[in-house]
Amino acid sequence: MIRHIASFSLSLTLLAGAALADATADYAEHCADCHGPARLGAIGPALIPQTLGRMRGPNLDKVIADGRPATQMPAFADILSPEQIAALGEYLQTPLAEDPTWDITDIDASRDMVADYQPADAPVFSGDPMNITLVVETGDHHVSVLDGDTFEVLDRFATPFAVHGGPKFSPDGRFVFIMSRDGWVEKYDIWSLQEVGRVRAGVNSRNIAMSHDGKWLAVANYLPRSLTILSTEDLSVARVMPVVAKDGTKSRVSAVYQAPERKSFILALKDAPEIWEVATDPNAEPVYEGFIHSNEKGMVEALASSEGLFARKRIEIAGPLDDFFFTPDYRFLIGADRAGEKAVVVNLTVGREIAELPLPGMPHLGSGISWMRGGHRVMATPHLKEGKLSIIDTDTWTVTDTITTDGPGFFLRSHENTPYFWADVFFGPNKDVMHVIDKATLQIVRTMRPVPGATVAHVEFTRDGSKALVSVWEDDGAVIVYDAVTLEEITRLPMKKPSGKYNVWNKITFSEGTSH
Ligand code: DHE
Repeated sequence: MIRHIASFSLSLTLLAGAALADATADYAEHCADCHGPARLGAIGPALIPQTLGRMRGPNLDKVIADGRPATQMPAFADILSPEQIAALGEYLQTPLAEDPTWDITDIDASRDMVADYQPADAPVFSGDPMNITLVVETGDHHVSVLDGDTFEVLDRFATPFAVHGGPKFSPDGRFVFIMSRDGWVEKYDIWSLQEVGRVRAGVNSRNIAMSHDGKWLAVANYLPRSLTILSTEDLSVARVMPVVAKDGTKSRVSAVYQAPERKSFILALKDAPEIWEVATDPNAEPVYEGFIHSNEKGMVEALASSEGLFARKRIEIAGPLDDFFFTPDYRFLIGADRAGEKAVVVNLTVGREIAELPLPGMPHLGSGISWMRGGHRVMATPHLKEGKLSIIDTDTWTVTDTITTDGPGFFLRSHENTPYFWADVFFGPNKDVMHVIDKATLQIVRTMRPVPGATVAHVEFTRDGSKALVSVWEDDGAVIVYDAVTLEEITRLPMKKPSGKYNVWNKITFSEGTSH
């Protein structure tokens, strides 16, 4: 990391002159050891706007003054004056003048495999390995491994700082991969209940996706503007793919999705009107027509000789799209436009936009779920800026119904074996509300308020769909287990700000009630 320092001259947009010099000196003296000389993170997280701006929680000055409970972040209120703390806070929010590089050498150097990891021949616990549910606890950066029948916590392991997005399981459900916003990817063995190792695949990353055959893990990066592909076996780097649009724009990758039916990864580009598809099939066409572009010619030719694995296709669209939902056959995706006013449907097979539908209120399509209703496959999506859920017929690509909720929500969940879907109200005064909605009538059958005043969000089902697990998304929070039919509470497990929960079976079988 040290070799990059020279390239990290800082923009002077927020701080100037003496104040900048003082903040820089304070950073070097008090912060650099843990957060890295270039603010890119070391034992502590990266301190750059891309990371800080997206993290919820107490504001920066307060964290510097008081420290962070249950972490190694100390309090500086007795060492630095309030003015110094304010200047330091501003300095940390100053953008880096140049994008950092983070190439194969850097990634490989960060690879840290656990020396005493011992694989097991069979699960070391007696429960059903397919009914394990992982709970990401963002309050103190841990994951709890729950037995889905007894709700016993089988293990609780440390993760990298600020995990985001769903962990991804190997197709046999034995291993899981977890990503942090700082680009760390951790591999964990569910059978032996041990960490296998971790690697830093990017400086600032969005999410990960597993290839259809379980061999490759793709990491979508904002910094640098690239896609990293890791071997799931040993976390070594298979490819770092610069993401450069047709017009030469280097683009961030908003998200990467696994498309098992297509044997590919699908990428949403943040800064270019393109969607990319990257083949994970060694027998894929070597290089797709029209992809070669002069900067990368050498690379594309090299890909051609690698029998098509990681060959890329570019789908040009009218404007950048974010946040994809896929039909179960992965022929179509629906993405949100930047303004959050409409959604666009793309046929991935012919590589063209085929429909557009008005969806004001910032749809959160990535949280969409689908089911059969009246002989049609419908999907439901929450909206981040309006208290409503939209129901879309995916045969005709029209919005057929709108359900009014108690406020804007973030996540939806259901299961093949349950008549209901569950929708949180993540934002606003009713953030403590969870709606349970009938999939046939679209009527809200129950509005729960399990802990008045506390945010409740995100639901996951057990393998058979008989129980629903709900997060009380607070530092001293809980996972509440409900009977999915009677809607009665069964038990409450204390957890540290539990966010997402992920059942092995529901994830590896791509349950229609779960986002992918
Ligand atoms: Fe997420 C999934 C993007 C903010 C918690 N979030 C995802 C995915 C994307 C995404 C693309 C799908 C990835 C996957 O699972 O493979 N999230 C974004 C944003 O663009 C947004 C709005 C702004 C940002 O900060 O990046 C955002 N997300 C948040 C939060 O503030 C949340 C609530 C708290 C947090 O931990 O940061 C949050 N996002 C989650 C969770 C999932 C997720 C828990 C996985 C859901 C699942 O069930 O799979």
